[in-house]
Amino acid sequence: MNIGMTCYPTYGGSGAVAAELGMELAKKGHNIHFISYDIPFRLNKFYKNIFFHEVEMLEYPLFKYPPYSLSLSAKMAEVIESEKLDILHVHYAMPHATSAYLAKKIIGSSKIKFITTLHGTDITLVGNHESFYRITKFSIEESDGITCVSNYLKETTAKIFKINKEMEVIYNFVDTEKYKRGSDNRRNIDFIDKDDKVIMHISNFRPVKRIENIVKVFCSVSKMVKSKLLLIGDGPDICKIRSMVNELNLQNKVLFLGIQENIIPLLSISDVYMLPSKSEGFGLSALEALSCEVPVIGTNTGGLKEVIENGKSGFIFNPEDIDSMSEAALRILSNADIRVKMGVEARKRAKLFDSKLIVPRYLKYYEKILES
Ligand code: GMT
Repeated sequence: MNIGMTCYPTYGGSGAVAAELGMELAKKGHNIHFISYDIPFRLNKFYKNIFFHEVEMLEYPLFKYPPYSLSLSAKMAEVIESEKLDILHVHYAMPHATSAYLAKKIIGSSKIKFITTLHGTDITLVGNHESFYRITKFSIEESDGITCVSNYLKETTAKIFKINKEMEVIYNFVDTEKYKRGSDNRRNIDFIDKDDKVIMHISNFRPVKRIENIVKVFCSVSKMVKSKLLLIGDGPDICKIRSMVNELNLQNKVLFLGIQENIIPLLSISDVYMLPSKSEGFGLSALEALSCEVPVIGTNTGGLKEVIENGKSGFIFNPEDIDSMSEAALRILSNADIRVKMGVEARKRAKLFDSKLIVPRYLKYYEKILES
């Protein structure tokens, strides 16, 4: 198939899923045409069968805000025709589903079908904002196919947007052959001592991630166990978190590593992964941690409860329950047997979401939509 793929190219779960899906489908011989304003962050080298079509922004003094959604539609229409796309798959509803709808109208409705994958904040934060609600609902309903990354997200979408169309749940996935625990190579990070326990978190530092609660948990845990906190990524909350770390006098125990492309060596030295988000569509980074045998402390408010088995591969709590999270972290960090046992369970759990199982579901779904 010739498949068009649109996503945000920046550090984030939906871009990661789109890039990984593109790579897996390209390996199977499909031609994947990414259409976005930049190359997605996980596609940083040459891959056979993967092509990139840059959305060029038109600058004009009249435009205070250059119209990206329209430039994207125009590019989609051009690529659908020039590359003879069979299907267009867009990730994150806004504005990608709207741009795809318009591209379809431009070239003639019978010539292309498009699928929208809903990821999380496109439903729970951005899409349901008063000003965006109707256009998001319209664009989801006009999609030829809709997939959600968890049952939680499917139910939430149906409830918020009153969608009567069928929606398919296709979970996030991980290549467990690639995401596996390597040797403990902590000599590469001077900051971490041989006998330190390591708590890790990766994200785009948005308020929904509740990173301040990770720092609060770490503050209490580090009084009891010799440990370090690794914070990876960047985003709007980073200054607030840095100030908090300074105020709590934790500068010598918390390391801000910024955006990192290869997180496997870092997961390989971690003992606990924390993702105490207010809500996650799924929680891809938690799955990648599980795959590297790292137990996860997450929350029971969104899709994470479909990823982590409470008490087995990790623990889930209310996002504000600092005491229970601290207790759980201490339990794992202070007992090597528990840590190893939970790591084994974590790896087993991740294997249920292996790319070999999940990627064929996308292909089957493409075929179903093309036949409908
Ligand atoms: O808002 C974000 O944190 C990033 C967001 C995205 O769309 O890039 O991530 C979402 O998509 C991931 C891939 O499907 C999910 O695993 C994440 O749970 C989801 N994030 C949220 O819902 C907060």
